[in-house]
Amino acid sequence: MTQIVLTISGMTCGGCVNSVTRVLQAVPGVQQAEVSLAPPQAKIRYDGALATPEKLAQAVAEAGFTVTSSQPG
Ligand SMILES: [Cu+2]
Repeated sequence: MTQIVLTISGMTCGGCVNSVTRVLQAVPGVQQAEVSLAPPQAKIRYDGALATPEKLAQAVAEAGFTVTSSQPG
């Protein structure tokens, strides 16, 4: 498993957190996604053979939010 922390801009409430959590968990290979508002980030554990940081960021973008940075979790 690979872990990554994505910093996300645009989340303003618990509904946003739920949306981001849902879209990340829907990406094939994602085992766990822990999203928080403060700090605004997502900690994701995923199978690197199935998911990539780019796919994760794309899922966040399709939900209406922006990944501003990423770092190994
Ligand atoms: Cu919201």
